[in-house]
Amino acid sequence: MAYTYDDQNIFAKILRGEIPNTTVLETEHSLAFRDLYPQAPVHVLVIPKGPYVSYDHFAAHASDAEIVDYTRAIGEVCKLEGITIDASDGFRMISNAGDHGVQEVPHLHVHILGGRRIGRMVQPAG
Ligand code: DGP
Repeated sequence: MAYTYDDQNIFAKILRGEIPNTTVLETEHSLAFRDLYPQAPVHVLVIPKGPYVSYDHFAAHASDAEIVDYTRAIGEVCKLEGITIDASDGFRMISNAGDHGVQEVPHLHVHILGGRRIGRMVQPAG
């Protein structure tokens, strides 16, 4: 799959304010909001505001300022949600990419899951 960004994806619509979201954190280059279908007591999605499909796309094409902002935003969300290993019992970060990663929304996002033991990292194929 090439890095073709579809500006009609759901997260692009959230960024344009066309679809509501429950924001956890907004920074200059990033937005964090609650997943509509939470799979853990804490389930937050963190996205860059720029048009990046996946983490590899972002890593190759984002500016240093965007990368620093995004990395720090992810850490700040963990802090805000009280799930850092400093304050609590930790979390899992997942970023699905493309068909093999079973990515549903083609705008880079990291899932931050916590508040309970998340279980096995990879389930049997399906
Ligand atoms: P992924 O499979 O990694 O592409 O995950 C996409 C996630 O996006 C999935 O956990 C559900 C979530 N999601 C889908 N539509 C919406 C929406 O309109 N709002 C919010 N907040 N989350 C959504």
